[in-house]
Amino acid sequence: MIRLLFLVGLLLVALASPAAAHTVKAGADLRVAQTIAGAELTLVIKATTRVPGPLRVEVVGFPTAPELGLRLRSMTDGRVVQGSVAPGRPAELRVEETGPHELTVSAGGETSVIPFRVLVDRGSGWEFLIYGGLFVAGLLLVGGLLTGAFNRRGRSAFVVTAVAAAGVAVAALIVVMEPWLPAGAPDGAEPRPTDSALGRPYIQRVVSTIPVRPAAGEEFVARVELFDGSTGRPVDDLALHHEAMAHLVVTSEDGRYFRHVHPLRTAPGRMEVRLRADRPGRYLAYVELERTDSGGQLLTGEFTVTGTATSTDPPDPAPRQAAGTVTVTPSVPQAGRAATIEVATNGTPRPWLGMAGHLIVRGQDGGFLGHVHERGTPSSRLRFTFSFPAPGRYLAWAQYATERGITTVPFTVEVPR
Ligand SMILES: [Cu+2]
Repeated sequence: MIRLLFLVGLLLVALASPAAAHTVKAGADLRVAQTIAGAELTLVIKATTRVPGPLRVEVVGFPTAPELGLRLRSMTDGRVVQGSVAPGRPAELRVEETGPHELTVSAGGETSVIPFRVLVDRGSGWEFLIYGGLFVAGLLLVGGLLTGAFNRRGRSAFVVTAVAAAGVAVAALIVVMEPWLPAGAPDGAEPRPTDSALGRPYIQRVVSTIPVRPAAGEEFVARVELFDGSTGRPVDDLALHHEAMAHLVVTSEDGRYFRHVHPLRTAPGRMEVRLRADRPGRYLAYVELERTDSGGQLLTGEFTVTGTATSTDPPDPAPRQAAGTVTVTPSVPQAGRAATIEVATNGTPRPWLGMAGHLIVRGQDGGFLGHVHERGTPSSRLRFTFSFPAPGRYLAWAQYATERGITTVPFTVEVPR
């Protein structure tokens, strides 16, 4: 009997489909980084436990965030509720049903529309077997006791009790194995695509600026338009990746200018962010994002800034090496071998984009961009493991957040032949 139960258990595990990695779990908060009104912030859409009910929205600023206007729209029936949120002052928006919604966030004349789903856990479904097993066991135990009382030879009582024990065993087995059993989709979940084995095509992108040739010192819009590589239609099924719809890294060719920002979704398949560059020249843009059912992608683009320099930055990029702050081990890293990079922090880091620290590394000519994370607990030293792919000169930026905001530590690394 025990063997049979184990076989049943193994079969259940084997049949369990692997959990979809990027599906937002019911009961989990949704965290979305946005660069809006000159502020870097994370919007937190708290998990809902019941519908109809309140949907709590919070905002965390790095270091501060403006008040954000909120507009929540149900894509099922078009119902709209409005509110506002500021750091330390959460919003509670009433939701009437599970399923697709859009949260429109506005500040400083900028607007971002964040699509998401309200999910409510409807239980695993395995509870039926657990309680069913216990119910049958209870029933049969009573039957067994009665049979035993009236039947001297006790044989049928033994059989009845054995079946009862089996019921308890099934219930117990499922209680123990429940974490590995396939869970029922929560209420409001996206229907699973039938062709998911094939995946969706990669994204094609167009990186542009408005105006086309921004002037040094003037604000401009960097725009990333995303198209399906197969149909050419706008891609509007981005999965949240490291707490953002898209991460945009913009650097000047010489690496003195560096921005890591989180563009706003201004239309389906269109991401925009306001930037300002202080010197003319060629700028390189990198977009990290992930398409649902397609995987992570790094898209690149470039644009040119005109006019005259407005910055008083040192003309030589050499002083960017922050002495004593960054330690590379071995001190002369070898191509293709893991190196350890330690960064001393100024202040206690707090999680930003789900990590204690970020390290972004660009090849001198811009042909390579790497991004790794510090995964440990935030402390006064961040430690990264990075493998430089080939000999050459690399421009690197370590980033972490403290109470004072986001600190970027630029440095360079030479990898000899
Ligand atoms: Cu980012």
